[in-house]
Amino acid sequence: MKIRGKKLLGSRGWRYRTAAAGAAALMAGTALAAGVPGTASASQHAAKKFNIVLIPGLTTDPFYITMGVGAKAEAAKLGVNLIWKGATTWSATLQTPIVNATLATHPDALLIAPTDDVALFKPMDAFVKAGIPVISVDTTLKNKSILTAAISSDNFQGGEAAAKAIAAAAHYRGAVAVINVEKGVSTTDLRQAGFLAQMKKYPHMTVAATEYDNDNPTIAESDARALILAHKNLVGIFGTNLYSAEGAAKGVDAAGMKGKIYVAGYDAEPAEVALLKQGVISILVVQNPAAEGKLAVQDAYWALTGHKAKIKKSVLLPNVIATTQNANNPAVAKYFYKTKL
Ligand code: T6T
Repeated sequence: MKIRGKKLLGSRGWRYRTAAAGAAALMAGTALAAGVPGTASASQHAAKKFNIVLIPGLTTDPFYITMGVGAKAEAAKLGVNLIWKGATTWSATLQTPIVNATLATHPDALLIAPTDDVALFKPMDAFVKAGIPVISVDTTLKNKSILTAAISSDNFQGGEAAAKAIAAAAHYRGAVAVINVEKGVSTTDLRQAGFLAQMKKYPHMTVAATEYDNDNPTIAESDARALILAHKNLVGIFGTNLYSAEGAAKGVDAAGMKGKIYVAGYDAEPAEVALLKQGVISILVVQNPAAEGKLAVQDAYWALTGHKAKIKKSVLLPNVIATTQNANNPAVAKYFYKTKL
């Protein structure tokens, strides 16, 4: 099977920042060059040390850990305190009290990946009502009017890319399935929408099912096994995030269907990368969470230092496509996720 690895840039109306160079510098552990036009410098605002809180979707996920690495590096550069806290599993019920408790500590800004695009509106709005700027990073809200900025990846395009890869590998014939996290997650909902929109373009392909795994790889794995048993013409599974993809791939492998059922996944933590190199996963849509974290801290700093005009309200970063063929290429591998803050 041949799927060509290439860097895909999305094309809808949102504004892009090309962050590859910045992310590369961060991932190599080097500070970004000072003097980038519009970059704030710590010395200009030495009087107050701001407290900026970053609440990820969950603290144990390498995607968010890598975001934290990027945010921490930028915070150190700007001379602000970055406070990282969150739940250890994906849950709006667990995230909400953490957000509420954070408000009581009166931070200067909140950066957050809301785990539900409606349920987190009220807790986040309470910050805005208290005069604290809120920036969504990765996931966002349905009603974005209260946000100072929303930073994410091009999720719709990532879903389209996954569909294209499976379709090409399967010679544009057969049934596919989606294993998603849960409804109401802005990022993964868009990935699924992009995947389904692209699949509609293939007259000889059908979508057999969409399953939800609650961000649990064990559930994703059993979903994959059940899908394989139920749909004899299954040629592909799209796992819309890290745990969905990992579980889907393990299910395909356990059923002895490697090379017969193509897995397209999202993200790039070590277990997924190993499955990609083994050819169990065919492609991974890799995001740039370090750049997302960096931009979020930068925007918060600008909001707090009278430079709101510099903030782009909506930023979608491009994805990188990793394949079994290009996984060892350093230009691709530098985007693989970190496991330690
Ligand atoms: O895919 C990422 C993130 O973009 C998504 O919003 C939730 O899942 C991940 O954290 C991966 O587990």
